[in-house]
Amino acid sequence: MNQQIATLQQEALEQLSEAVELSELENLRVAYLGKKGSITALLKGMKDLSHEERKTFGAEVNELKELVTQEIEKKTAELKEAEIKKEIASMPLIDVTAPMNAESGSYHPITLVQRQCETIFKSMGFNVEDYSEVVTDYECFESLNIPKHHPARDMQDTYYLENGQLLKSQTSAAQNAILKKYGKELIENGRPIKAIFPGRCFRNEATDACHENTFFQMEGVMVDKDISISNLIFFMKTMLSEVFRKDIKVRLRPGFFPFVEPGFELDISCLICGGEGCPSCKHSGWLELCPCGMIHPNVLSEGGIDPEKYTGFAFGLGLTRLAMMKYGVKDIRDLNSGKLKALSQFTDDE
Ligand code: FA5
Repeated sequence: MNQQIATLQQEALEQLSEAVELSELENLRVAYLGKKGSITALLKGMKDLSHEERKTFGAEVNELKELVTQEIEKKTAELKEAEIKKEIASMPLIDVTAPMNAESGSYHPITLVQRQCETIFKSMGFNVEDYSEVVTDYECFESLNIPKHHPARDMQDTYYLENGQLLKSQTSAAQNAILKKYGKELIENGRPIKAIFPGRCFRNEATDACHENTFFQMEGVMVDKDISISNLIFFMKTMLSEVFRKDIKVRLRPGFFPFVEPGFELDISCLICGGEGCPSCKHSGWLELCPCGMIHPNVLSEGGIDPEKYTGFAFGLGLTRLAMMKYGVKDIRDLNSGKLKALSQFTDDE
């Protein structure tokens, strides 16, 4: 290599390696590659060389030019990255996703009562199950002893999908699946079926102070040998006294549901008006809260359980109405309203 080119190369590489600022790199670029730069000057001076000299000298100068250009680019990238890291390190730690001046959130009253009921039933050995909101006609009706065109369907008109599935009108829609899921353990190991399954329900409903088109229920089932109405009443009483932590008036009256026999309506004295009568209880003083009964033999058979050997109870607690009663919400529609001022005043009293 030509001595002059070799010296220039060494000098350029040394200076580039020592540069610590982007501005220094720019100065070096101008000093070597700029219009009046040293490498540019070498290229310009080639015109005075012979044809032969020009060939080798030209190739060497161009290699040097290429090398210096690449080194400047490499070093620029390095310094830029170091600069970004330095800037990030100097930034105050802030969470840009955090809402500005937001107050801390609170659980919805329905979530609060649901969790409370789950805790109560879990302490009594019940499993908590989740179930889908979109179900089949078989799950919601047929498996529950409600064949097509049965008048009991009129009470539960709901929303149908184009594929024939529907938004479940009652949490009972999970009964058949629960019986099938836990039936094997009952039959083979004698372990009772004890499960609750809370969920959102939908009905094509004319809404008023105690009816919504979207509301929550919590179903419960227990199946074993010799289960009777006494067991059902015990669990209902325990649940209500734990939820309300005070004496409340309850009444049990006959009720018809094709999937239980006998069936009952469990009503509580309206806690909004103290039983006097108000819009929340349709002026009756009583609120239908938790229909229940002994599971119909046809439903047990459909779930793979022999009704000759086993009996069981089921209940369908109206969780939304329970939240109304527990928190003194006069109109059920307020619970779905999204009015934060109204909804955030309730707290878990556990
Ligand atoms: C049923 O849905 C039955 N599946 C309950 C059942 C389960 C009976 C197991 C026997 C054995 P019903 O339609 O009455 O029953 O609804 C049950 C409860 O859900 C009512 O008592 C009420 O508390 C609540 N509920 C029903 N419809 C609405 C509504 N539109 N808005 C708010 N709560 C409702």
